[in-house]
Amino acid sequence: MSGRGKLVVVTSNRHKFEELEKMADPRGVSLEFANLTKIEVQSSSIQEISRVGAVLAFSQLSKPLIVEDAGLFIESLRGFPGPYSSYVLRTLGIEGVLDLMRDRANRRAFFQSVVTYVDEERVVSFTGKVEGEIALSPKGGGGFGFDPIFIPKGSKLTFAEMDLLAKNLLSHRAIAFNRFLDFYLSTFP
Ligand code: ITT
Repeated sequence: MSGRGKLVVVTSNRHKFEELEKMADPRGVSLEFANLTKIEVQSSSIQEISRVGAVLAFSQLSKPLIVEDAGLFIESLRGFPGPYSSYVLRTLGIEGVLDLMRDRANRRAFFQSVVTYVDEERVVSFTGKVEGEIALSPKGGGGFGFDPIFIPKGSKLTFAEMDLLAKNLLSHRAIAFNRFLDFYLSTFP
């Protein structure tokens, strides 16, 4: 048993927490779910959204914590919805995004993730990106958010057609979070 306590993850999204937990457990890091009313600033940078959200959460909890923010960037829509992804999912939904993409031959897109860690001494961010394409129609019942329409590069399946472990081998979140875990485990061995 290490001297590390549980690491708080501030999120409203249970699926996200499960993905993170599946990666943290085997590396000996235990996570605690905290669904604070996270204040999410509007900004054109998910890095900024993540850092401000993490610092505000730390001012409420005063415990070491992480927040993770992600966005889907679609090339033919000039990066839309990007930092507005959760608003767009709530308003237009997946079908609305597919409508915007109708007749677009270029289906390239990427997910970007930023994990920000805060404690009393530091604020540090880690990023991850996965390239892929927007499917012609939604497929699969797993995952969450835009997973049914995102096909990562090199795969034929959408993220929603994969199980958690398969998504965690490829995803933007997994890349950012594993970078964070490397830092965390070397800082607090
Ligand atoms: P938080 O409380 O942690 O912010 P959230 O669901 O609002 O949870 P984000 O702001 O990070 O998450 O994500 C922005 C949107 O992008 C949101 O609608 C997600 O459903 C979607 N999204 C994020 N990561 C995704 C992923 O791995 N697969 C599919 N959609 C994702």
